[in-house]
Amino acid sequence: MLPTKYYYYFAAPKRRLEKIVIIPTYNERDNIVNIVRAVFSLNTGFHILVIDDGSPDGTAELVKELQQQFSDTLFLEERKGKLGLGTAYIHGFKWALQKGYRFICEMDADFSHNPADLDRLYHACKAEGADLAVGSRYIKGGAVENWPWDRILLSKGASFYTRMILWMPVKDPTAGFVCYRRETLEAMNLDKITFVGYAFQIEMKFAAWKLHFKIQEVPITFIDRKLGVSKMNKGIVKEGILGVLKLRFMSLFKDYHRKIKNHDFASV
Ligand SMILES: Nc1nc2c(ncn2[C@@H]2O[C@H](COP(=O)(O)OP(=O)(O)OP(=O)(O)O)[C@@H](O)[C@H]2O)c(=O)[nH]1
Ligand SMILES: [Mg+2]
Repeated sequence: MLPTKYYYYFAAPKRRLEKIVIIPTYNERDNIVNIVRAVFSLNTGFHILVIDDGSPDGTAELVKELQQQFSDTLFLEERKGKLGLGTAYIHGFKWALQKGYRFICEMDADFSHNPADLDRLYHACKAEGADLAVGSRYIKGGAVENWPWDRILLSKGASFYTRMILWMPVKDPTAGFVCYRRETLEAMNLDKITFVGYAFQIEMKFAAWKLHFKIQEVPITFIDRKLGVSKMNKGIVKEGILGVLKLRFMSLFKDYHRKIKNHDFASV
C-alpha cells in the first residue's frame, strides 16, 4: 500500500464510485455472512470491504465464498495477523480512496451497528453537508441496548473524559460507526494516525475537527453483540486514557494541524 502522500500522484482513481462500508474482522465467523447479507439486502448501493487479520476461525474463507455471489460489490483484504483495528481501517481508507469511492463508512461486524443506519450516515454527508457523520449513542435519540452497566460506564466515562480534556464538540468520540466524505480522508496524512483501539476512533475525529471539517452526529441505537466474542481488552482502554492526553499535549505544544495534514493534497 502506498504512503498517503504518493497515491494521489501514482494511483489517482480514474473513475468515481459512490459509497463503501469497511468492516474490520477478527474471528467473526458467526456474524460475517449475516452482516454482509444484511447490508446488501438493503439495496442502498453500498459496496463492502472486509479487512480480515488472518482470523483463525476462517472468517476470510466465508467472505471468499460470498464473493462468488457478490463479485462486483464485496471485497476482501487479508492481513497476516491481528494488527489492530486502527491499522485495519487505515489500510481500508487507502484502498477505498485509491479505488475512487466518494463516501467511506466504518462499521463493526457484530451487529452492534444497525446496517439500516448506514444510509442515514451517508445522507448526512451527501445531503446535509457533513464532512464526517458520526453514529452517536449519546445525543438525543441515541441509545445503548443490552450492554452491562460496567461497559456503559466505561464508554460514557471515556466520552466524558475525552470531552473534558480535548474540548472537542463530539458527544460520542469513541463511536466506531461513521461515514467520511472522501475529501476528509484525503486531507489527512493517514500515516500519522497512530492509535489502534478506542483512541483511534477519537484521533480520527480529533484530526477532522483540527482540520476544520464539519462533524455531524446522527443518533443511533447501539446493541451489544449477540454472537462471537469482544476484542476489547485492558490495553485498548489504557491506550485510550493515555492517547487522549497525548493528543492534548500535541495540540497544545506541537503543531498538530501541521502534523496531521496531508501537505501534498488540498489546502485545508
Ligand atoms: N481487522 C481487524 N479487525 C478487528 C481487530 N480487532 C477487532 N476487530 C473488529 O473490529 C470490530 C469491533 O471489535 P469488537 O470486538 O466488537 O469491539 P467493540 O465493539 O469495541 O467491543 P464489544 O462491544 O465488546 O464487541 C469487530 O468487527 C471486530 O471483529 C483487529 O485487530 N483487526
Ligand atoms: Mg463490538
